[in-house]
Amino acid sequence: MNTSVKKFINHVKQKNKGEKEFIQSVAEVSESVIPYIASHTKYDQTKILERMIEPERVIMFRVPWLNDQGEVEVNRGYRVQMNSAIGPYKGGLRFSPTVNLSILKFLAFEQVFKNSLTGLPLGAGKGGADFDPRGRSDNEVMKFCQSFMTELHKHVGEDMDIPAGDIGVGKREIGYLFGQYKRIKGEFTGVITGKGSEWGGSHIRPEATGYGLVYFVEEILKKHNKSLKGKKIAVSGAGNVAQYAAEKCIEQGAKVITLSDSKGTVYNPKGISVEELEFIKDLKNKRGELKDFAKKYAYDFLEGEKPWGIKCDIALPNATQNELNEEDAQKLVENDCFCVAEGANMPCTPEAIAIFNEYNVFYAPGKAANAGGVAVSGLEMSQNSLRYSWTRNEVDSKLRQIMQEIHQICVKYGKEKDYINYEKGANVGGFVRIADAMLAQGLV
Ligand code: NDP
Ligand code: 2IT
Repeated sequence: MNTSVKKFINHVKQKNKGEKEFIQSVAEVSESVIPYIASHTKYDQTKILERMIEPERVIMFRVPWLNDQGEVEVNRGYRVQMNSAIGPYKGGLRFSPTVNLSILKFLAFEQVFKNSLTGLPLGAGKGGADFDPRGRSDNEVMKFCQSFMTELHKHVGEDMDIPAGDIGVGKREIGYLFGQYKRIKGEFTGVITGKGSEWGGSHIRPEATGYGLVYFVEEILKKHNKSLKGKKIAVSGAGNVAQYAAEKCIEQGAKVITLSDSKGTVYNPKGISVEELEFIKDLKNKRGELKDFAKKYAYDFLEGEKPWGIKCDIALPNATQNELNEEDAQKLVENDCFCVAEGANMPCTPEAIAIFNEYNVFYAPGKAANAGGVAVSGLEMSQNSLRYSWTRNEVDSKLRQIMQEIHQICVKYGKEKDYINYEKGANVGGFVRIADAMLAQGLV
C-alpha cells in the first residue's frame, strides 16, 4: 500500500471508529483511486474523495410494532443518503439482524460507484433495519413494514430517494412498503423499485442482478476466448441473486454444482436441473431451507460448509459480505478455478482478492458485476415516469447492453500491460463520472 493511501485510511479509521466494513470498502476503492487522483490534480485540490466518503445525510429511526402475540417490538431503521451528484439517491433496503451503520455505509459507498457505472442518472443510498423477516408471519412482516415506512416516507420520493430490495427484502416486503407509502401520501408514484409487474414493476427486475452477473461473466470469457458452455459453476446463496444467476448459467449450457444458505451447501456434481431450481425458488421464497431440498432429491448437504472447497471452473459468491476468505480463495485456486465474479456486495475479503490477483484469476468486483439489479431499477423508474411498460425482451436486451458497457469501462480504466484489472477499472471508471459531476456542481 503506498503512503498516501495508508495516510488516508488512517484518517478514515479515526473518523469512523469501529465501522470495519465501511473502512474495508473505502480502503479497497482508495488503493486504485488515490493513485489516479495523484495524476489528476483537479480531484485532489477539491478533496473529492474526502467528500465522497462522508454521507450527505444519515437518518436513523425507531420502528415500533406489534407482533402476533400482541407484544411491542422495537427495531432500528436507517437510510444512508450517500451521494446525489448524478441523480436522486438510489439503493436497496436490507432487513437482517446483522444490519448496523457500518454495513449500510459500506453498501451505500459501493452503490455510488456501481450506479455511476450503469451510465444511468442514479445517485446512491442504502437503508434497512435490524429486523429479521425469517420465521415471521406475513402479518408481522406487514406490521413491521408499515411502521418502517411511516417514518421513512418523510425522507424518500420518486425524485428524492428511491429504495428497492436487498437481503431480506423481496417482492412481499416491497409490496407492503409501497402500499403504506401510497396510503400516507395519497400518490401512486415510482417511489420504490422491484414492484410487482401488475402494479408498476419492470419485467426482468427480479432476474436482473443474477442475469446481469452472468452477462458480465460472458463478456470476461469472450474477451479471453472462452465460453460458459460445459463450465462447472459454484454458486453461493439461494436467494434472489443466486437463483437467477443459476438459471442463466444453466440456460447458457453451464453446470451449477452448488447453492448454499446460512445452514450449509447443497452439492450436485452433475449440475442442478431447471426443475430442481424451480423447486428451490419456491422453497426459498417461502423462507424454507436448502437442507430440505437436498433431502428430497438425495443430494449431499454439507452442513455448515461454504461451496469454496468444491472443484469448479467459476465461482459466483452471491450470499453476503466477507463470505469468501483467504483460505477459501486458496482452495479455489488449488482446484483450478479461473474466474470469480461477485453477485453479492463485497463477498471476497481483501486477502482473498490478493490471492486471485497473485494467481491471475479473473476477478470481477460486485460494483461492476452485480450492477444489473440497480440498472433495471433505473429502467423501472424510467417506465414509471413514462407511465409505460417495456416487454421482457426489451428490458433484457437493455440489461445486456448495460452490462457490456460496464465491461468496456472496466477494460478502459483497468487495462494493464498484459491483463485487465477489473477492480481498478470499476473503481476508477465509477469514480470519474461522480467526481466530474461534483466538480461541476461546486462545493457541495
Ligand atoms: P436474499 O435475501 O434473497 O438471499 C440471501 C441469501 O444469502 C440467502 O440464501 C441467505 O441464506 C444467504 N445468506 C445471507 N446471509 C448469510 C450468511 N451470513 N452466511 C451464509 N449465507 C447467508 O438476498 P439477495 O439475493 O437479494 O442478496 C444477496 C447478495 O446480493 C447481498 O450481498 C446483496 O447485497 C447483493 N445484491 C442484491 C441485489 C438485488 O437486487 N437483490 C443487487 C445487487 C447485489 P438464508 O436463506 O439461510 O437466510
Ligand atoms: O445492492 C444493490 O445494488 C441492490 N440491492 C439493488 C438496488 C436497487 O436500487 O435496485
